[in-house]
Amino acid sequence: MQATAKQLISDELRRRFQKANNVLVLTGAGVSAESGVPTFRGGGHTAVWKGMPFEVISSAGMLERDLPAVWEWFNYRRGLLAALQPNPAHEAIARWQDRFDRFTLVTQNIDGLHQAAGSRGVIELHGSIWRARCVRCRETENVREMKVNDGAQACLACASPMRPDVVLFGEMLPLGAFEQAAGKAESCDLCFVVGTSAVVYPAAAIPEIARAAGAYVVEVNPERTPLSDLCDEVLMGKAGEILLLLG
Ligand code: BJW
Ligand code: ZN
Repeated sequence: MQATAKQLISDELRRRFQKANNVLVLTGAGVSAESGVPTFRGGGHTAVWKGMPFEVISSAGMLERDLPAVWEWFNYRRGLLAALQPNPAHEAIARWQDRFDRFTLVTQNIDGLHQAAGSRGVIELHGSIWRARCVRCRETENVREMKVNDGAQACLACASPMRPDVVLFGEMLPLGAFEQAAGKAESCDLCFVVGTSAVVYPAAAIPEIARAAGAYVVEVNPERTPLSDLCDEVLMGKAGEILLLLG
């Protein structure tokens, strides 16, 4: 383990990690891979549900055409996620929160595993699988206790249908979430990009904003991404192993 740590983590990154006082971490599905959560694109497979690629079933168009099918897909995934636990990458990121003067965690994940590991104030760019939202009045409801076979429920406030409170393709991000994350990216001095293929926008713009504002940007991923060339360092490997090497 020591030899790996020496090879992977440069003296420059160690120095910056020791001295940083404003750190931002952007995570994607890869940070949860070691917990058993399937990624969307990693590993050369595209997630398919009943013959539909996830870009189709997780889309604004499908929600309009077939809300029950969308619920079925998210209920199925909620059932899978309920049994899963945070992994050492989530735990390392949760520890970092208390280590730096200022710390921001921005995630594209909807699985809630960062919060389960103890992270606070997480900016969830793509919502949460554990909430439902009214299609009309936007009232939200916790669905953690909902049985996985239950279908769409009616809003308690206005009786309109509820939908999963996640950001589907072609939908806007939650009001202010990107702006808040972008503001933090502009002022951070060290930015980690962990386990994302960095192809979905506007999330993938966060490290670009950090880099343009002068931050040192470090990618953690077993594969290269469209962002790799922009990064100051690319640490190739699994998040659960690499983040531990930093502390
Ligand atoms: C490991 C690992 C280990 C494995 N350790 N790493 C410009 C051009 C064309 C289109 C667009 C554009 N700008 C915006 C768009 C549209 C679209 C978009 O970006 N499309 C691109 C694909 C081209 N964006 C949107 O629609 C967004 N909304 C928007 O832009 O609103 C404005 C607007 C509205 C209307 C019209 C136009 C504009 C919303 C995007 C919402 C994304 N939603 C999803 C689904 C959520 C619900 C669900 O779960 O079903 O979010 S898509 C899916 O991708 C999910 C993820 O959060 C997101 C990102 O994926 P992520 O996290 O990067 O995962 P993977 O699987 O891609 O990658 C995993 C990585 O981990 C890999 O690199 C592995 O190597 C790595 N890995 N094991 C570390 N152990
Ligand atoms: Zn309502």
